[in-house]
Amino acid sequence: MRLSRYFLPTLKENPAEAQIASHRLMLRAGMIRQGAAGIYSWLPMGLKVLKNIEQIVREEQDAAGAQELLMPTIQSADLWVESGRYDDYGKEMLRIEDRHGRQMLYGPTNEELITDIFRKEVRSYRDLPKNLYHIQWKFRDEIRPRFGVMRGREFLMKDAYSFDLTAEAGKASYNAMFVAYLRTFARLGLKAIPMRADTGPIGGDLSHEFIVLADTGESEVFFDKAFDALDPMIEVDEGADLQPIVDAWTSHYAATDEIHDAENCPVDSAELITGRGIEVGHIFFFGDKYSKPMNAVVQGPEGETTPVQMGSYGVGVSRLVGAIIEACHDENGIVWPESVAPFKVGLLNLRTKDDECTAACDKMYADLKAAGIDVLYDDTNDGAGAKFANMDLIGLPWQLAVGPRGLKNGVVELKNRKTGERVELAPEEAVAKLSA
Ligand code: P5A
Repeated sequence: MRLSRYFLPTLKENPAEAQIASHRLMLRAGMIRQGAAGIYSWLPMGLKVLKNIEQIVREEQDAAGAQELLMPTIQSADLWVESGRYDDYGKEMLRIEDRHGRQMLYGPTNEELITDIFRKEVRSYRDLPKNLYHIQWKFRDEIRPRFGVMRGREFLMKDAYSFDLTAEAGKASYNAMFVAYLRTFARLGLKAIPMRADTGPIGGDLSHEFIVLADTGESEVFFDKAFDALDPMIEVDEGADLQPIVDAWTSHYAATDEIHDAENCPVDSAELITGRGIEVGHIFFFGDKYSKPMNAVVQGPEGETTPVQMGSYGVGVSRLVGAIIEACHDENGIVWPESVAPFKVGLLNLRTKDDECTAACDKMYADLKAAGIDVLYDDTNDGAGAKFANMDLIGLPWQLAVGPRGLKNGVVELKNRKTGERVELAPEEAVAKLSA
């Protein structure tokens, strides 16, 4: 992509409304613009990152045996009356009346709708287990939307729902999601710690929040430093019992301030890390909380009918964009992990007026594209200083700077955004290194 043609409205100044780094940087780097409080448009570069995150989440859900579908954003209130949550949900629910006077709502979550789909189609335990997920916009009329996409009113969530015959099988489905979440967040370049949590309006008594550490996180968290030694990139063999892995991760103490009790904390203060965290995922096992009132039953092996055992599993996909920036930035801007970066490399033409320099840049641009590398080519007439500052701000993992002086010696400069390390290489070598 040529920067001269790209819609990337960057800002030089810090926007006054943004209190935390990720919000500031997402506005400055031209990723989002606010439409109304807690409601954002995703501009091309922001959308690219959002889609990259979505794809990693999708791949790990698929690998864990979940199947993607797509439910609507607007739901009928009837189902929520049936489950008993219509009144409970209160003012956070955006309620809508259609032209016929029917009560509708913009879905804040989908337990009711998926239970309704399930109960109409599945009758026998032989069709279990099932795990169905979608990646869809949600709306929660938060009292205080803040911090940009971190606490929005409209936000993108991956939500999965599992259905099993027995509580034991349901627990195995829960474990599969637990491990998929560890892998997902690791692939996103994040260190996420699962913590026991309150279940709030979703319900049930087994639940874990996945928390990414960041100074600006909304919750205070306490955890054993033993977590440092655990590897989240767990290889899962089909059908394997994941309980020992989940036990290894849940045997260490970790709790948010809602649950932490300093008096009775089992961890020695020397081993206890205190920090702030961002909740990027939350998983629940709630048995028959929805299947019972909504009569989602299957016939078991002995012919008896029982409500199915359910769990639900959420990832804050749009929140993750902010969370990744909170965890990955420096004083000059964003530092994208390669797995989600909007482009892998920024190519800087330091002297567009110089025909030789421009010819060399055009060639490298073509070569990089031919090698399948996603490249943002700064072919604008801005000065070199502004170009470097802009590239640092938008945070692409690699910067390839091409100027007349280097070219005279047959070299270009490749900089790693994260380490700041610079090397001079022949143009072909730089392309080869980036394609490796
Ligand atoms: C689990 C999936 C649920 O809604 N039902 C379906 C369950 N869980 S949850 O914890 O309430 O939300 C799941 C994740 O969504 C993100 N999230 C938000 N992101 C941005 N702005 C918000 N206002 C917001 N609310 C929730 C969080 O990452 C949360 O873990």
